[in-house]
Amino acid sequence: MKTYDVVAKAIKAQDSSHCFALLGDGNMHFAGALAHLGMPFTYARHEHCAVSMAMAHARVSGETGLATVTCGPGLTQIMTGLTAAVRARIPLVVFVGESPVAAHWYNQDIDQAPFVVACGAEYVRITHKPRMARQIQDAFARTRLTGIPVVIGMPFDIQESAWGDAPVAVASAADFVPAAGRVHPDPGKVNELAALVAAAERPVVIGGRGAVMAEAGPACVRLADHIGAPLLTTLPARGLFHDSAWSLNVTGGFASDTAREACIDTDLVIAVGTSLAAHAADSGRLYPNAKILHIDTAPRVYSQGRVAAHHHLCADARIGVEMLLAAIIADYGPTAASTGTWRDGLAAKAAAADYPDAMPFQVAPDVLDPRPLIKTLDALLPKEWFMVNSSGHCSYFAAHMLGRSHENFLTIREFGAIGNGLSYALGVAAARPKQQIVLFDGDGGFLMHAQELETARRHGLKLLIVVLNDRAYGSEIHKLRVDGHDEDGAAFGTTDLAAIAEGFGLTGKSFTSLDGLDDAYAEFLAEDNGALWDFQISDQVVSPVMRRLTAAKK
Ligand SMILES: Cc1ncc(C[n+]2csc(CCOP(=O)(O)OP(=O)(O)O)c2C)c(N)n1
Ligand SMILES: [Mg+2]
Repeated sequence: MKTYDVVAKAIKAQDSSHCFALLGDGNMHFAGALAHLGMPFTYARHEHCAVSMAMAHARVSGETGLATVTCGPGLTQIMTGLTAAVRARIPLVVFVGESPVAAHWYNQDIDQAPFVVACGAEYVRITHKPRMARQIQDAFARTRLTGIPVVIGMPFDIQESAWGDAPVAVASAADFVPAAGRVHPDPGKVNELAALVAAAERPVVIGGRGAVMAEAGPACVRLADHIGAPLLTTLPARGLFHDSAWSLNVTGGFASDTAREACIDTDLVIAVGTSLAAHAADSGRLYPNAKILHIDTAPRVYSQGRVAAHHHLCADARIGVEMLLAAIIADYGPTAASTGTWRDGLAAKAAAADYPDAMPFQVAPDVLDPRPLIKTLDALLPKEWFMVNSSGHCSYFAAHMLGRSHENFLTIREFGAIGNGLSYALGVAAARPKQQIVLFDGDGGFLMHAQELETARRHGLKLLIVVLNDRAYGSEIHKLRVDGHDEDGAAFGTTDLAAIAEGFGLTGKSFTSLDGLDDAYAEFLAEDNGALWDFQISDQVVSPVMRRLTAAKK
């Protein structure tokens, strides 16, 4: 037995059921040993994509993400993915190997730890074999507890050394993760806040990922129903209230006209299980008339450069909301807003609106307005399909596909990096093998890592890839236009994405109108093959979030 066999055993004992990999000297023997132990693998075509896939897998499965790439250039390729995982607080372990400790010179040698630490992640170096299993166990436990990814480096000559006669004792990180139960709030604080909520005339309830993780959705709906509040979510928690008649979909920069009206008019925001990110308040442009009550296990006053909350309840999201509601019912009965019609009016407006944004634009005849396009796709594609919403200007439009549960939705945008949509979709595909997955991406983000189409094809993963193709870096051209600069570095003209997909063995379709869409859909269902639908969209339709951003620059 070699030492890498024992590393593989120690990692196999953890709470990761899938490994995403790209091989090299630093990790290939370890990866082979792990595969032999029965770990399913997805072999990516770029290290960044392997890490991105592991991130998406972790988000959707609730497990710790697992990836392995080689040392040196393998590691330097993953800095964007690793930083994105840090920002999104995704438990993740990446095994990268290290250059041989016994070599006088090795061409791929770099000091790896500073790269990892610069991303905000942790570096664990394994050089002493008797400590190895414990270090691995502890690394998996720490990333689960903190949400800070851990990169494990281990010189590959040590990995390849004979293990010898020492006993192999591996243990699961679960033994190092306390099962300490849910945080209950201070009852006095609950009573104080019940008075605040009962007095609110136009309250809104917002759920974030903390509410998702605490399964606080139904409790939030009961609270909202009692106090007459519309429901909103942060973008990552989109769909948490999808089946409530009073859901106004997402808040923040992507809010619809009606959701925005609610956020401008509200006098009390009950923000449940959210990190109060700047985007969720449209960089401070939302809630000008409101106090913010933050219910969270780690409540904050200050977040991402601004005062983001004024009242606080330290509690698990579900327990906090349930106890607050119980106190309101016990002490106040109907509240100031519960008999009002504010939220009914908002819900009626949202239901009557054709599109989330009513601004008219001139759209040329050979391209599509993304708003009716998304509405058509929303009607066509089953609600139970899993939807990955990528990045870029176009992601605003795709965020308005309604009636879709948060359980079938993924977006990871905390680092603002484009180019990950396809990898995220592949990570979800590994976690949800029976579910149909549809990815919405921009042409620029898609082309940044189009090589992963080969991974999809090779692993037999039938994705539907919808590209909203404005032939440009839309986020850039809209800003450059307002600044009066030329668009040369951001407007590229047409690339035949359907032909690219065909080249990788997928089915490719190009659309300049909605003609043929129903046939393409029927064909997709009938075929055992992934497809890319390339929709030529107008570069004149500017999302409201971009209009506000550029108006602020004028
Ligand atoms: C890794 C990375 N590189 C560059 C950027 C800057 N950037 C933000 S959006 C964007 C354009 C994305 O284009 P596309 O995917 O076509 O979406 P669109 O904005 O056109 O809808 C770029 C280049 C970024 N956010 N991340
Ligand atoms: Mg584009």
